[in-house]
Amino acid sequence: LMSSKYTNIIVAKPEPSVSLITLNRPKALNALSSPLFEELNKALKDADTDDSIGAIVLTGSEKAFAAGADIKEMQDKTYAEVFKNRFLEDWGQLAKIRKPIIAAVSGYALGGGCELALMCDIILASPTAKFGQPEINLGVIPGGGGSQRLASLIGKSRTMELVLTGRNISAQEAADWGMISRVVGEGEGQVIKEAIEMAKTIASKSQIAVQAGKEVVNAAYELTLAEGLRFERRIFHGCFATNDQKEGMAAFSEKRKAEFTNS
Ligand code: CO8
Repeated sequence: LMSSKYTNIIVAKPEPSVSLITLNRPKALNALSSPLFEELNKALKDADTDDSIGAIVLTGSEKAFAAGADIKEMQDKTYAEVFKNRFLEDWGQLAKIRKPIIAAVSGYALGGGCELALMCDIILASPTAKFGQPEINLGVIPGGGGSQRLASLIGKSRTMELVLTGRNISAQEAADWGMISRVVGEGEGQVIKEAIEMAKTIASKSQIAVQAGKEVVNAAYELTLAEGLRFERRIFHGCFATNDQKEGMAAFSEKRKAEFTNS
């Protein structure tokens, strides 16, 4: 099931409960342009409001998840332009999507491509993946959250090394540093397969609980520990107002599989 209303991305439904969004600018190694982000934001919003979808997989090609923001589009922009037009402001909408987004990364995830992966909730990487923030080589710095998200994930020294030298790291290094969940087995398409499987598993749970879980984990990156614990407890208490809590706990007691109704 493919949608043809887009030119920079491909949207498919590999499982009835999973939306698969593939970045599709192969000639430019999926360089991220404003038209691409407009389409991506639209597709994400559609998936977020579609009751049949429980989780989203975002991927690129074998060679590149995304090689960064489109340098040719940025090249001639002035400070006044980027400031007045709020350049990149709409590029962070992905982080506001309620449903879980799994990044399935093969090949280059550089600059904005690395930052795009970091905005997702879970990152799976193929052994070919290469992550990095090479903006320093272009006379600029990360602009899509890389400096902030990396610092909280992998620490100051490693973030400084990536941001100031522009060196790329391998999938294994990214896994060792705690930047991604894991490196999947070799083979073309394997990382997408595993991401779809994971998305399907997530989609089979209570969607209210899933979205509450995503919200509280994300709060850990913004709140103090005391505030975060209080927020988690309130949301946990709130789960007891759902039919899915009654069903999940009854099914356990009755030794049967829970039938969640997302209510
Ligand atoms: N922008 C525009 N075009 C690109 C980009 C890019 N970022 N990356 C690759 N391309 C194009 C190349 O220009 C080339 O096009 P053409 O055939 O017309 O010359 C085509 O893709 C293939 O690329 P290469 O020939 O260079 O392929 P190689 O295999 O030799 O090299 C590399 C692959 C190493 C990935 C190389 O393409 C490269 O270094 N790319 C640039 C990487 C980079 O510097 N990225 C950071 C960009 S700045 C940025 O992302 C700011 C972040 C803003 C925030 C975003 C928030 C989400």
